[in-house]
Amino acid sequence: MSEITAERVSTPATKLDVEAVRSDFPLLHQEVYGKPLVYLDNAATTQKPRQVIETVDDYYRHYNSNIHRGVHNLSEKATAAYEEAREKVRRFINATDLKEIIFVRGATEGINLVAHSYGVSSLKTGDEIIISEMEHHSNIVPWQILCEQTGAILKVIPINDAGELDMAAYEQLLGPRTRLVSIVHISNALGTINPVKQIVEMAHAHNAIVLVDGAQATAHTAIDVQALDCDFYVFSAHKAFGPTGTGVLYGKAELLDAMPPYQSGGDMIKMVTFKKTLFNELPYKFEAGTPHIAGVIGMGAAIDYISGLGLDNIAAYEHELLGYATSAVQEVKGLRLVGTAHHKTSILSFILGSIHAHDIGTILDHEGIAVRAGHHCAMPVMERFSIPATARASFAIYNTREEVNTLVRALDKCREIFA
Ligand code: C6P
Repeated sequence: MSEITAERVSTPATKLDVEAVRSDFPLLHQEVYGKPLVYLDNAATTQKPRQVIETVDDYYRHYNSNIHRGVHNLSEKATAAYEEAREKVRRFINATDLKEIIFVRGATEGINLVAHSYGVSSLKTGDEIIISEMEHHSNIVPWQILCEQTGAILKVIPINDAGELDMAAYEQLLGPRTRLVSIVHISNALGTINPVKQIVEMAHAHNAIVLVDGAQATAHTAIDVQALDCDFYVFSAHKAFGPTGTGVLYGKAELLDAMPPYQSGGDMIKMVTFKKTLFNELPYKFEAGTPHIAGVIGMGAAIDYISGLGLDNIAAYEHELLGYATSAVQEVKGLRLVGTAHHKTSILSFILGSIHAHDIGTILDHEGIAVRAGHHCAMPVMERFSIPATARASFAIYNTREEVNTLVRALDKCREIFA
């Protein structure tokens, strides 16, 4: 049995009051199979604080209405709240202009938008797109489809045994035909934090543009798109305490301006006749149809919540918790971490002897612990490490050392069951 020492039970010194944070999340306070819930599947989706739930509830109870269309009071209120969320996002990622903030369904839709709009209109046969071996399928498949459509070529940056990008190989891949680099900020399967600023600088030196997949980043680290100088940045609200079905594509205004619409219909037009249609200005050119109004307003509340806690405090707390969890799980006999990058955050992917990840997931579930088991929509990562799957514990601001200890005890139980 792995030993839980006194030092491992005490709460770390931090500016974040974790108990107060936990009290904001109603869902956490329940039992699963008679055991207190330990929610460690935050990379799949985070739980929602009451501030977000109440904001969405308030919208539906008091001012549910379509936006940008009605002249009536409710529509004006909804439009104001929706556009206020855009300003919150702009500040959150430090974009220069509101027109650079496009509301989409999530990271997946943001990447597809760029691939279809920018990619189809700008790339031609022989052009090169660079991604990495640690990408989520959302940042692989749209580029593969684009390559089929345009004759462009997909190149892949390899990763080392720790799950870090091989930057020397990246340098080699960059060349006069490189048009676009699309890279994950934080890997969902490994937890690696990539050196995005350096990646952007290197790409720009070759006149290539860069999209950053920030799906796993926004709840854990401060984002400054101007400092990163990335051309596009995408994220999903639901991984950062906001509602599902909503997210953001940030793009530099001059790029977005030059791009054709992705979807067409209401709200993205200025004028329509049967002869000709004039498209709306940014950001509306890319927001066809009635959007997820409640979701966007809820995302604004999630951003307020994160900003209230302070991303520096969040990052410091999670860094400490990850360090604690990393050494704790390594005491479990037969456990091997997959993803040991020097610079990583909040994700522990692992295998345990020859026990299948799904069996681990099921046993942990019966102990009240929610983890994800499988390939995490990153099959090339599994191939790289010659494994079919991992179990993944992913942490958020409301997780505690006590929960890590519960995880360790449950992993010991897995070993005993399969001994
Ligand atoms: N990863 C996970 O459990 P959407 O589905 O659009 O909100 O996010 C897609 C996505 C894109 N990039 C990265 C790095 C991601 O982690 C994800 C979603 C979840 O790891 C669900 S597969």
